[in-house]
Amino acid sequence: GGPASLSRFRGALVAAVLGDCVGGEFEGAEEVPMESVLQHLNSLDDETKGNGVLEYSDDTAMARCVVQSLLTRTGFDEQDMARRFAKEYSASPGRGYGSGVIQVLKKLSSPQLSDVYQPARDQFNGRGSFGNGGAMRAAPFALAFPDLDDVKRFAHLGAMLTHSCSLGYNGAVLQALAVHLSLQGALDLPQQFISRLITEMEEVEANEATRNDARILKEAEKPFCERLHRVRDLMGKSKVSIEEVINELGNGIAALHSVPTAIFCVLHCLEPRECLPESYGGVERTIAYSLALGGDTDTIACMAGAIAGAHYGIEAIPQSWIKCCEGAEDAHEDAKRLKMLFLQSSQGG
Ligand code: F2R
Ligand code: MG
Ligand code: MG
Repeated sequence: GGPASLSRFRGALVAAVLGDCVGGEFEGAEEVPMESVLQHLNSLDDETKGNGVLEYSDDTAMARCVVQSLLTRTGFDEQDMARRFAKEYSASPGRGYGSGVIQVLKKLSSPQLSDVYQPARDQFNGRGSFGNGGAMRAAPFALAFPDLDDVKRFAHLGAMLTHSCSLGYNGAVLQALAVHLSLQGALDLPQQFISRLITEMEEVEANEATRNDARILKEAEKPFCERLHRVRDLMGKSKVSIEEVINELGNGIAALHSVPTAIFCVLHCLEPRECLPESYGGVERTIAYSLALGGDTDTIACMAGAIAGAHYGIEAIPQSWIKCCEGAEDAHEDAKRLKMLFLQSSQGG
């Protein structure tokens, strides 16, 4: 479909769920041979040997709260979103949440709480979380708001409900920006896509909070910009090994070690790769490659899935994968409603 077509909205939301569901198998694994990835993905096509339903984790559980909040409130409402996160956690605490964020989610359920951003600010002795929990649920902001400044502002605020460290919330802004640009067809020109992300993040990271957090954590002055430059360098190489990607970009639970990695997975898989089956389309390649990096596989595949899905559209996603993944059908329906909200906002409504 053309820029911002329904197919792209559906592709983004559904592929994010698939990345989370199929990625759960390898989360935390140090090494994941591509053979194991392909075996796992092949089993989704085989109804007799299939895995049954693959459950979604915290990534999708929280993204669903973001979607429902944006749709119900026809825009961003921090009180409503915070309430939904807390309610979802208390209803299904076993979805594999980060050990720190659990404290925030418990505090958010208190009726006495007056400032919904305070529990996140109190995390890690007041330094806030730099985990990728804000980024893993950022895609819906790009699907609800057509305006770039709104995407940045609301992805930031949505992440701040649990992640008050700039290395956490700026990861969410980057992820939302990547989905926003992909939705507009920007991945047709990969070099311009990465340059645009760098330009945007130069502005996002130009402030005292970012400089301060970066200094404390001994990172570059603009940590995400520096990683995006590494992504661009890797894109320019004719051969890139999995080890090199992990060494340069990371595959961990920190937003800094996973959001640029997810973006690289999408860019690297824009064309067929020797290590992947020829029969695979772009979404399948991106998700398979993300899993083969090991580490935080559900989250990297979820974020890469959202960006790739916004580029290739829903037609690129195998039906057999959708059938196997909890929440994929809901995502298909929710994407349509998000598109209506997106159009309403673009008409100034
Ligand atoms: N947590 C997981 N997976 C491992 C556990 C799975 C579970 N036990 C099971 O087997 O079912 N996955 C999910 O967590 C990630 C998102 O995490 P989020 O929401 O950012 O959580 P949190 O707790 O805020 O941060 C994660 C960890 O990062 C470290 N950290 C963050 N900020 C820190 C700081 N300022 N100083 C020191 N450490 C900091 C901590 O270790 C946090 O626990 C996704 O992968 C999702 O899939
Ligand atoms: Mg998870
Ligand atoms: Mg994860």
